[in-house]
Amino acid sequence: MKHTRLIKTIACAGMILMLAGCTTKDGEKKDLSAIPEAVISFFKKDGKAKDKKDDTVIKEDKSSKESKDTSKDKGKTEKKASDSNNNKKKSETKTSSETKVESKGESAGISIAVFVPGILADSPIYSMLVDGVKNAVHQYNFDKKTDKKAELYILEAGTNQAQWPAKITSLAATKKYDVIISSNPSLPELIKPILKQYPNQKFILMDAEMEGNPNVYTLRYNQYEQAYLTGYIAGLMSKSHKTALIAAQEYPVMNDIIYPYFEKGCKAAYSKTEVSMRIVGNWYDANKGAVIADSLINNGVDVILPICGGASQGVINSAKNKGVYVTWFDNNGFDKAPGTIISSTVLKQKEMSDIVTANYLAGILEWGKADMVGVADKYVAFVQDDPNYISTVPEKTRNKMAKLVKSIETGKLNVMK
Ligand code: RBF
Repeated sequence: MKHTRLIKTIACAGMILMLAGCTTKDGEKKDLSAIPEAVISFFKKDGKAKDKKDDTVIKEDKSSKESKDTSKDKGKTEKKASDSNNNKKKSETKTSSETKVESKGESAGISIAVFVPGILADSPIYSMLVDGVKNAVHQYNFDKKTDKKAELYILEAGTNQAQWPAKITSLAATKKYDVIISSNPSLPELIKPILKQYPNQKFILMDAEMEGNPNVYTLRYNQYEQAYLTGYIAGLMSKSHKTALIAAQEYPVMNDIIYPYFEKGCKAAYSKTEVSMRIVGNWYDANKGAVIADSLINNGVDVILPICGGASQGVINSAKNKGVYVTWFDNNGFDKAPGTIISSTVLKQKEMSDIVTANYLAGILEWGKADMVGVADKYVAFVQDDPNYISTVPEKTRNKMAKLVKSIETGKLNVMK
C-alpha cells in the first residue's frame, strides 16, 4: 500500500486555501470494467428501470454572488453542512424543473457542467457535490467582470441508469463545457467511449478512480475506513449480535469494500457477530426499504446500515417503530431520528468538491491523477461531537470509538491490511 501525502497551497483571487494531504490510491487495482453494463443489466433484469424523475437542468446564474463562504468556513462541522444541504436541496429540486441549459454565448468564461448520476433528494453524496462545486464557482466569480465569470450547469440525470451513458454523452457533444464534474464509482467506465469520441472533453470524477488519462482527475474516499468504523460501532451496539447492510444495488465498491469492511468492523467489535446484506433494487423506494428492514428485524437484526438513497427513509421508519438502531453513512444523519441513529461516518464531499473545483479554476488540477483521502486527512470522519451521539451511545462505547478513530488517524491501525 503506497501512500504519499501532499500539502498544497492555492492562491486564487486573493484567497488562500490550505489543502489537506491527499493520499495516492492504494496499489490494489480493482477491475471496474463491468460496472455500468452489470449495473444496467441488473436493473433491466429486475424490471426496475423506472425513471422516478426525469433528468432536470439547473442553470446557475452567472452573476450570482450569493455565497458568502470564506476559506475559514471550510472548517465548519458536517452537521452545519448537512443542514444547509437540506435547505438547498428543496430549492434545487424546485428550480430544476423550471430552467434550461443555455449556450455559452459570448461569454469568455469557463463553463462547468455537473452531471448528477441520480437525483439530489436523499443522496447526500450528490447534494454535497453540488454544494461544493457551487461554492468554488461563487468564490471564483466574486470579483470577476461578467464576461469572465464561470458558468455552472447542473444536470440531474434521474434514476434510470440505462439512460446515463446517452445523457452524459449529450453533455460532451454540446462541446460547451470545459469540464464535466460528476460523482460515482461507475463513471470511469461510462466515460471511456466519450474520452475517445470527444478528446478535448475534461472530466473531474469524485467517489471514483481512474488514473493516467490526461483529461480525467479522480478522487475517492477511503471507504475501507468509513465502512470499518461504521461496522465497529454496529458490532459494539448490537445486543443480538446480528447486524445488516441494506444496499440499493450491488456494485464493485459495495461488494469489495463497503460490505466486507463493514463486516470486518462488526467482527472486530464482537467476533461472533452475524452480518448480512440485502438489496433494495433501486435508490428511491422507501416502502421496499421498510419491508426489507422489517424482515431483518423480525429475524433478530438490531443494527442496520442503509446505503440506499431515498429507500433509507423506510429503513429508518422501520427501525424507529421496532426499536432497533441505524448507523448512517456519508453525511451527518443524527437529526433524522434521534435515539435511533447511533453513528454518522461522513465523507467531506462538499469540501473536497469545493477544493478540487477551485484547483481546476485556478489551473492547478493535476490531470491524470487518482487521489484517495481518508481519516488521517480528515476527509472521512466519525462524528463524535453531535449531542444525539452523546445522548444515545453509552460513554464506554464512545470511548472505544474515540480510541479506534485515533488509532486510524495516527496510522497505528491500517484497516486495509
Ligand atoms: N449513492 C447515493 O447516495 N444515491 C444514489 O443515487 C447513488 N447511485 C449510485 C449508482 C451507482 C451505479 C453506483 C455504483 C453508486 C451509487 N451510489 C449512490 C453510491 C455512492 O456512489 C456511494 O457508494 C455511497 O453513497 C456510499 O458512500
